[in-house]
Amino acid sequence: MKFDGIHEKTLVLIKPDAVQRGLVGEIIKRFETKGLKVVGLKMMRLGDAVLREHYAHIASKPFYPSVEKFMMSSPVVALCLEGLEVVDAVRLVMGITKSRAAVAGSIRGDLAMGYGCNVIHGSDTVENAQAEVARFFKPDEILDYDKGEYLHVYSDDERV
Ligand code: IDP
Ligand code: MG
Repeated sequence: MKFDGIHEKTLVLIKPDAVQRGLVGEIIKRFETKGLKVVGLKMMRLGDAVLREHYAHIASKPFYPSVEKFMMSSPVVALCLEGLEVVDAVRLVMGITKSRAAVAGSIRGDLAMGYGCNVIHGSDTVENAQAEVARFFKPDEILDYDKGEYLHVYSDDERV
């Protein structure tokens, strides 16, 4: 699986609050209109084992049990997005963790108020993105295809 240039990939989870609030389409639309390519998409329920692995960096925090309970409270939508420097681009479009302080125009800034309930997960580094895409998608669930629109999203020197 390619992770370089315009083939960089990242993992997004549309969280249970967004699924329950009917924001799945709105969130996917924001990534599509940004010019990112959806190369993997599925709905799934998360179990405690995968969550402890995915959230290992916060597993010892006092708020972790509520994060785990929240993430298991309904299905989530997993997305694999592709594009040039997509990991950083998605983090910018997401906004900061504490939604009520996230900048207006960002997904969290526009669509959420919570700290735990912040509608979306996005990988924070290219290295973590590779591990997270592999955690939530099998290789044959990631689709490699051309997107004609890329002629108007990137200039020739960027489209390598
Ligand atoms: P991120 O999602 O912005 O990358 P992380 O620090 O990786 O933030 O934390 C993972 C998730 O854990 C957050 O998205 C949020 O749902 C939850 N979380 C993080 N810090 C807090 C906190 O201080 N209180 C409540 N929930 C938190
Ligand atoms: Mg994080």
